[in-house]
Amino acid sequence: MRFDEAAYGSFVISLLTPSLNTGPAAGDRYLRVEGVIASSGDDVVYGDNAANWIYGREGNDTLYGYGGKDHLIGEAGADRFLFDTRPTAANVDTIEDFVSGQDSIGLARFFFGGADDGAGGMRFVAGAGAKAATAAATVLYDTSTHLLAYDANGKAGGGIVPIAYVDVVAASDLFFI
Ligand SMILES: [Ca+2]
Ligand SMILES: [Ca+2]
Ligand SMILES: [Ca+2]
Repeated sequence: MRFDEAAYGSFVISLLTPSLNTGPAAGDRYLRVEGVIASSGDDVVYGDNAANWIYGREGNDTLYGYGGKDHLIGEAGADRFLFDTRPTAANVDTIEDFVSGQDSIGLARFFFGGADDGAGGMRFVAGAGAKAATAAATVLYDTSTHLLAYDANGKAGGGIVPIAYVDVVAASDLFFI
């Protein structure tokens, strides 16, 4: 399904919740649609619980993959990739074209809030084989595997769930939603 063939402007497309759809998507209901190509405007696109390919096209887009192993492609503009579903190995997404310093990644407090550092930021460790430095929950970015993950129990064994594969990401790219 694509919306990039006319100047539709900015709108909302949801594969999961038809009542959210606006603009040219208003009133539409999507069944077993796996891919969305959004418009040149500032779009908000929600995937469903299957594996989706979601393209933001131009504009400052907000993309939600929801469940499934989604591929999220922001393309031009300052795009936001939002994660507000329970992180599991069955739900790890791939952000294909993340631009650190321009794009950003929002993590839901409900699932990831343990990594709040209490000072307006997020506990975050990046590096090859990144590991939590303390007993507190920490967001990890492994520069070898390019996996962004959440370690709910810090440096104690286990507790790590994957979030997304991203080419590069810095602490300043992350925020809570
Ligand atoms: Ca767009
Ligand atoms: Ca999905
Ligand atoms: Ca751990």
